[in-house]
Amino acid sequence: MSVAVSAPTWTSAAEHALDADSLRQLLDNRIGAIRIAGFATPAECRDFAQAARRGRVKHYSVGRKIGYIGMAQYEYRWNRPKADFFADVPAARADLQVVFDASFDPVQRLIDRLQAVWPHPVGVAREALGEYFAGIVRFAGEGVDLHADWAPLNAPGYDVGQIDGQLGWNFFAEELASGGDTTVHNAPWDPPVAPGEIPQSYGLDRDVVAGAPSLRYRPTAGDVVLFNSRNPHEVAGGTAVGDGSRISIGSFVGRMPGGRLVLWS
Ligand SMILES: O=C(O)CCC(=O)C(=O)O
Ligand SMILES: [Fe+2]
Repeated sequence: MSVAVSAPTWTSAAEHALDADSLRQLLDNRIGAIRIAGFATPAECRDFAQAARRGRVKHYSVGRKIGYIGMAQYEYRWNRPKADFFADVPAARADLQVVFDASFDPVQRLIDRLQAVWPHPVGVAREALGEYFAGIVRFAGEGVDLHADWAPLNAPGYDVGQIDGQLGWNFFAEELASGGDTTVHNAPWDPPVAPGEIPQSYGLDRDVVAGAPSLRYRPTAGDVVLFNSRNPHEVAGGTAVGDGSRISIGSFVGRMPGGRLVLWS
């Protein structure tokens, strides 16, 4: 079966610095990525990677092995009441706090960096049932398959399903010796969905990105990279030195009606 490739939207497939204009353009899916170089010092990276290794690392049930600390909303999207998700947030948040206490808090630092340029409030998402979890730590040295992250389709029953633009940001605390690059394909995910259906968003067919403009970024330790996560994206596996890995922490940033930016994972 052939699948339609969505029309590209970028005017620039390059990496940009963070400012009010680039942030708006990324949310509007007009540019490929924003890099905040030197987000953390080498000592902070080292402390964070060490704290992450000592943390409560779990594993996703997908093909390639991905270790993580925290939780992800999309693990709750099928056949799980929303209350289960919010009930699990405090324990995940506690696991993350252990890592922050031994290093630093990249989530708050990222919020501060965004708030410094954005005219509306920026903060962790919350709704009547409670606060969301934001800041999943990942060990993804084997790579991540082609997928898209787009809350209007992935989380329609949640408040974050109302966003009109979604970014993924990741802070890289440790990088591989080689490989591990992320490729973002500018073919905004727009699958055919039946009413009420929550589509599979992981392990997408390569047909959905065939011929689309793309940007490949290097997950350099110390930097944060943001991209529009509605674009299908994938992470290449790589090789490590010793017990090194591709260690990151990140979340989504959604723009709510009115312009507020909310974070969740
Ligand atoms: O680690 C990366 O470069 C991207 C990971 C990812 O899929 C995401 O942040 O949505
Ligand atoms: Fe993603």
